[in-house]
Amino acid sequence: MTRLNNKTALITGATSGIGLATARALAHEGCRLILTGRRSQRLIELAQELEALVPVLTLNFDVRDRQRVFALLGDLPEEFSLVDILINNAGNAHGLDAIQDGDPDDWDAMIDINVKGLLYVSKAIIPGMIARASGHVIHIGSTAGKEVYPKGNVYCASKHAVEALNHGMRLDLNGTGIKVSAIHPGLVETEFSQVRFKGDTARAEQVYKGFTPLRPEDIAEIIVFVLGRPPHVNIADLMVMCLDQASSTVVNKKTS
Ligand code: NDP
Ligand code: 8X3
Repeated sequence: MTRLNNKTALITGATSGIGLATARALAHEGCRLILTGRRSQRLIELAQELEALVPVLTLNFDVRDRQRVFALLGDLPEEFSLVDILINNAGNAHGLDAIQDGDPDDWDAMIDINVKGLLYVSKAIIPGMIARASGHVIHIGSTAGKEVYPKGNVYCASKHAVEALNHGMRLDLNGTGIKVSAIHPGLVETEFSQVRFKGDTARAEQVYKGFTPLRPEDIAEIIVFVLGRPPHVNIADLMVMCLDQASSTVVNKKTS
């Protein structure tokens, strides 16, 4: 029996990568799960996998769709209605271009998903936490929210916004009993680069070649640790990179 047993956790972006690994890890901790994402078939398959362990509710929505976010999260089935844990994870980079070459559609996607989507979901969930004087919001930021790298411009800006919102929420929610934390990973091998490079698998694979990147399970393990601290302890801000990464631009890659 762990501290997380019987808690209700909502994970945005549970269909792949860090969100998927976190869903599996929290199921093993005994959390009731609300799993969200746009790819409904993946949600169905994940629910089938995890329902043997814990109750699972899947919600299929785009975090950019403000009305749908509020409609679905404002009308949760009773068994899932008291959300103890919110993992604000859904997000991606779209493109890697110098600012003068950037595609405004990519800019919109990153700001609308990584920043505004996170705000909509938070707005739908936090009032219930305030009413119950307890809860834990974990933001998945990035080293890109600490340090800007060439051609990272708008993605880095969106993750700097997540960093600012993590601080802002912790200030505004101080005294409410709600913990607010951010975990900022460096390079993690997920579908992230597939999305960034719009399905160019060869280019995406190149990102993780020549060194040992983080795995999504590494981040999930840290999330479990952060969530499992005693009630008076809040890990406010945590940055994690693989051994071979020293900064956004310094990675010990073997070229042979
Ligand atoms: P993945 O591409 O593997 O997963 C992204 C998840 O976000 C998917 O489940 C996807 O679900 C969901 N998502 C994306 N857009 C939307 C949307 N519009 N509405 C709802 N859900 C959406 O990447 P990661 O697991 O790597 O990324 C997870 C988080 O981690 C992101 O916030 C990313 O910025 C951050 N991060 C990643 C790092 C890395 O190197 N991989 C490093 C640092 C931070 P679906 O497509 O089904 O909607
Ligand atoms: C993902 C890590 O360095 O690709 O946030 O931006 S990086």
